[in-house]
Amino acid sequence: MAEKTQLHTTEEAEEKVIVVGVDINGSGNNTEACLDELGLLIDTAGAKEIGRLVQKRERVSPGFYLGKGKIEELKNLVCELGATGVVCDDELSPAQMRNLEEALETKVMDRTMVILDIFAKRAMSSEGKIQVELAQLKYRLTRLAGLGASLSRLGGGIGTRGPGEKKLETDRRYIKDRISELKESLEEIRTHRELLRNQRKKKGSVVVSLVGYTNAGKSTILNGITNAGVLEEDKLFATLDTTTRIAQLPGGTNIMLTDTVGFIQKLSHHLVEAFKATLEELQYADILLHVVDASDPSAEEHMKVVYDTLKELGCEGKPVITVFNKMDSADIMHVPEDKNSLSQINISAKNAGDLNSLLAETERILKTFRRQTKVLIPYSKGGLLSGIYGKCEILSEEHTEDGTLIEAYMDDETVSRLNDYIKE
Ligand SMILES: Nc1nc2c(ncn2[C@@H]2O[C@H](COP(=O)(O)OP(=O)(O)OP(=O)(O)O)[C@@H](O)[C@H]2O)c(=O)[nH]1
Ligand SMILES: [Mg+2]
Repeated sequence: MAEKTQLHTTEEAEEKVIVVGVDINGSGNNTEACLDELGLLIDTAGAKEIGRLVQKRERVSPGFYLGKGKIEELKNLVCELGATGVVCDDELSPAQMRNLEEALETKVMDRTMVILDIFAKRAMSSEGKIQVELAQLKYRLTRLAGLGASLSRLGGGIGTRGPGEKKLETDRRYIKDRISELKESLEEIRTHRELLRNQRKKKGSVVVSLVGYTNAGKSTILNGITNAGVLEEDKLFATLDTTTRIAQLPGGTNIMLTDTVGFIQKLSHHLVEAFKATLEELQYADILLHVVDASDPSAEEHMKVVYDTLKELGCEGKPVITVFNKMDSADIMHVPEDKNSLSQINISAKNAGDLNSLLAETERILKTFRRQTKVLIPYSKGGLLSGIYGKCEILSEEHTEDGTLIEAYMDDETVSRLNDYIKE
């Protein structure tokens, strides 16, 4: 009888981790909220939080992240609870990671590694996958030196999976070559995006971008307005890929409405850098709709994180409408005021009437950027009309002997493009 083939299960044992944070200057509540959030991230990455340890300190220890005594305590806790690793709430330097791993003799991870792991799972488009793999390999390259034992060993879990469940490489030479390859692909994507942007500009489309903290309801708003069918989920980072759909404002103007990846606290510079190709699009938006989950007790901190990230992306000063969402929730204590925005509106993304009000408010604000202008477009230049219909709110239109006489609210760019045809 033939020998039975032994089946090797590819399923990895569940990682059980201890969450570790440093509470700087006793900022208390926010540290707890950050750790709760890290717990959710860990859960999303498929691991389990089995314990928590917080150290109050004036600053993070540059060599070890924690103080000596706390490290001892953590080591005992790892043994006692049978943890397979620890996750620190801040991005660890390569030295901190190496030192902690040596001291604790267990796998050491950080917030960035967990987020990268989730991104790798969620990336669907080839662009998303390239961006994630590049960020993962860059992160990994700096941490291969010296021990980095848990990262370089063949074991699985957080930090070892690339996009599409493929295993991340550990060979330095290979990683370097792959990084150059990915960078080239990203450059091609950038060029392609620029091309699309120029086409949009020619057509004169208005671009409205949904931005905000992860889980605020951006995709729900896009779906409610345009039936885009984007995944909306009560999970962090449900969306990774950018989706753009055409929507119509009440006055008839078409806009391009864009949904993209959400922001989060302590989003490392690496990650923002990695997603620049996608997030760069925000720089070209005419207006940002900043979606805030009003039912979250940390709403104000989240708003600050969003503005800081926008600044890092070069979007400081972009016109913003703040959209306080989930107003149907029973948990709302108070709605903060946003001094950074041109206007704020309270909605529930689940209510069609509210979404119409949001569109009307967007239209009202866009109108303030515009001038009422009258142009006479000769019939021989009929092509110019599509740029007006697509982008401007038409007030009147008349077919005269000399051409089409149109009065509309136009933005500066359209006005200068039609400069030769302006009547008054
Ligand atoms: N009660 C209530 N829930 C909402 C509302 N809007 C969105 N949600 C829920 O909030 C969760 C997150 O919504 P998403 O639209 O996926 O959030 P997002 O901002 O796209 O999140 P990321 O893609 O992770 O950045 C989902 O479970 C939605 O059903 C709302 O107005 N009221
Ligand atoms: Mg989303």
